[in-house]
Amino acid sequence: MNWNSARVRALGLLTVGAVVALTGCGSSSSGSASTSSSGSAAAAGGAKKNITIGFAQVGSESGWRTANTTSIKAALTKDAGFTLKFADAQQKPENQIQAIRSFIAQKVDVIAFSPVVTTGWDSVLEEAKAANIPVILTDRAVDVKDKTLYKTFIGSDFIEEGKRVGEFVSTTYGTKPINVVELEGTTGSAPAIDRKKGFSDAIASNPNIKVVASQTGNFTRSEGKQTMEGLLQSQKQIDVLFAHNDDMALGAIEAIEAAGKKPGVDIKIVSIDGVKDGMTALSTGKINYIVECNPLLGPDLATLAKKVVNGESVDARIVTHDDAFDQAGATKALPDRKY
Ligand code: GZL
Repeated sequence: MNWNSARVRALGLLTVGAVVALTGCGSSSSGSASTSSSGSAAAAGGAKKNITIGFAQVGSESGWRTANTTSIKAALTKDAGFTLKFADAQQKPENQIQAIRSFIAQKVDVIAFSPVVTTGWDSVLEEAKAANIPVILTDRAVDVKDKTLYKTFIGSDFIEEGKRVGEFVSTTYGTKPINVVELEGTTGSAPAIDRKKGFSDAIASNPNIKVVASQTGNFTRSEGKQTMEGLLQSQKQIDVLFAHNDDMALGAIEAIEAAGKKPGVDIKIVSIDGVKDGMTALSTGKINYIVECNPLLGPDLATLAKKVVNGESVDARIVTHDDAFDQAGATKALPDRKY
């Protein structure tokens, strides 16, 4: 069953049918920016000059991130009216700050980024504002004093995602006492902070549920496996694993199987993202429930960048739609999944 979210809050949710040619864009190592350009076609429509956009990506830590980067590069092409300067920060905030400063020095028309963590952005965003370069947040939020330092933030509601997982665990497994372990995302990142909050709020009223351990796996498969190996050693009884993303859940599955236990049976697993490998594990019963987190932000970012560069107003917060899936829902959805 596809657990459609009854709560789709779209504060100006943009639906964009833009289909753009996929162009090869160089992606760089940490911190440095690369410029992509392809084709000689003038910017679509001719009305607007080609927009130079600097994008500082978190890294390439997960299947979700790969899908997100692919969507962004497929949308921000020359034929769509963009010159994309793309930087991969390898999950280091200091590399993102360096990349943003480089974009400012290159006088790009607009800067977009998915901040690795929520804090430490005030001064570099002040520099962008002083250079009169608008900033768009995609995917993850920042915690800054002055909210005018960015024009808009488009991404999922992570608290809602955590809440939906918590509600499922409480309803499905919380009818008797259960021990839960939590694999948290990158420490200090908005998804880790908010998914944890949403989950704990949702289970707070159920006395049967005890979170016996909660440790980071940094959103990667390898660290998820490593952390789960430690938890299997230290915890006498684990009934449910809540992983903040599919990649850590998939790493944990390897650890659980190596310990001679059946994932999805001996230890129930609930996760967030809905990437292909995660949905495949869900359809085979190794994961029990996934709340999707849509990574396909490229087309909406393209529309927002054009609006912002041309001084048009945009909503301060745009919430993207997420579905949720059980085993039957995943089996049904898999053939048509775009990521
Ligand atoms: C969520 C995104 C998270 C994903 C992880 O929008 O920031 O980062 O859940 C990814 O898979 O690493």
